[in-house]
Amino acid sequence: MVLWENLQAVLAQRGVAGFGVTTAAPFPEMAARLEDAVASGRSAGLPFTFGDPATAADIRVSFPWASRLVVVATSYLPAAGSPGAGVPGRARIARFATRDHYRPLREALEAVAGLLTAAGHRAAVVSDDHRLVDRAAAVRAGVGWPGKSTLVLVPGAGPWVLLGSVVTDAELPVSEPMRRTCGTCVACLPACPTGAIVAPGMLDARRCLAAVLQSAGWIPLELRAAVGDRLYGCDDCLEACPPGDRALATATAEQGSVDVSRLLAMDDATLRAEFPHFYVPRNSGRWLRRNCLVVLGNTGGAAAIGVLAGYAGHRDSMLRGHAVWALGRIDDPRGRGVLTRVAASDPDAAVVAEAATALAGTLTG
Ligand code: B12
Ligand code: SF4
Ligand code: SF4
Repeated sequence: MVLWENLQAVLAQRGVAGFGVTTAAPFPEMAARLEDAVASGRSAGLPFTFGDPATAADIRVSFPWASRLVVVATSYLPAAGSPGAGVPGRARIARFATRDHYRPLREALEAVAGLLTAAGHRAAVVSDDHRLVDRAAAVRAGVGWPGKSTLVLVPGAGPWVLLGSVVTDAELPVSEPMRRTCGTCVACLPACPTGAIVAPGMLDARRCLAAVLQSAGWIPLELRAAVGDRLYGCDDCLEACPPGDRALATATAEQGSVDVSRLLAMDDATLRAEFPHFYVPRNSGRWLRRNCLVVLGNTGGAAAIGVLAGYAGHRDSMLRGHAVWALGRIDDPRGRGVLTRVAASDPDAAVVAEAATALAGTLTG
């Protein structure tokens, strides 16, 4: 089939990590898994595919003419580099988000869609979209195997890939799912700092730092220390994954490390403009500031007291609450002075409670 050979040639030319074709048949087990994640709370109230499992598990709901999914994986290594971990006053961005790494994927998918439409077929690009569970499509198309971390692992690239599909009515030849599995490896489970991989192939997003850092609200108290120096996303279960070791070793350029105090000095608009590709609720910078404050509490040390004391007087009570928590993490008399004042006079009961807890922590610990 000339069309299929042309598609393969285009994808090979673009250096994609993997590709395959599956039918547009539904993924009934995905609907059940999504519904179960919502009912049990493991979806953490996230929207995306969880919002409408029946649609996410059946591509024909959105594209009734669909016959095939051409599934593509692109690796974001070595391009995404590696941030230095644990540098005081600096925060890490997970590699998938150091810049818009979806761009090469989108371009490859657009190229496939272009060839299909030029040949008279219908084609639509779907990636990171509520209308398809990308990993399920990748597994059935034989692009990779389902890892115990829930990530799809692609030979040569491991988990360091982004996934997308072209929906088409072209009856392309279908590929077989991979036989490879994780085998006896379980490295990702203990590597997760919060125990979010509750069973092989099952994630509790309430505890996953990638979800926590991109969600609205106060970061649960019991997870704040585990946030460590992460600003956005988390790579621990990927870094622990042996099939990705070789790809990771190529990611040597220093990237994804940012100065937290610089970010905290920015206004909302500037902060959002700095990271246009981040997904944060209502596109608001306040959630990134919240994450910055937690990072400063975890790694900033005495040098962070001035910035945190300023935020303890911020007009946004959610930010004041996180600033006082952070002050409580740093053993410093100036910080204790601020906490005593906040505990005595903040107008918001939640902030007063944070300050009292923080004060108890610094006085006893
Ligand atoms: C919601 C979401 C999240 C949520 C929840 C993730 C989750 N595991 O469910 C949060 C915010 C936590 C998240 C985090 C991340 N995400 Co995300 N996310 C999504 C999104 C939008 C939907 C995922 C979804 O539907 N999950 C629901 C469950 C039911 O399905 P699943 O985990 O995707 O599929 C697996 C399981 O169902 C399992 N499975 C299937 N049948 C069965 C049966 C049994 C019995 C068991 C046990 C398992 C099992 O196999 C499937 C394949 O592994 C997709 C994009 C999309 N539209 O698909 C991206 C996506 C999954 N995310 C992606 C990425 C890159 C990440 C992060 C690595 C980002 C980071 N560095 O911080 C982390 C990884 C965390 C992790 N361990 O998964 C990539 C994954 C690429 C890959 N190699 O797999 C995707 C596909 C985006 C994309 N288009 O590339 N993500
Ligand atoms: S992304 Fe981080 S917090 Fe989420 S499952 Fe992986 S290691 Fe755990
Ligand atoms: S760390 Fe091991 S068990 Fe976890 S996804 Fe990677 S290969 Fe599979």
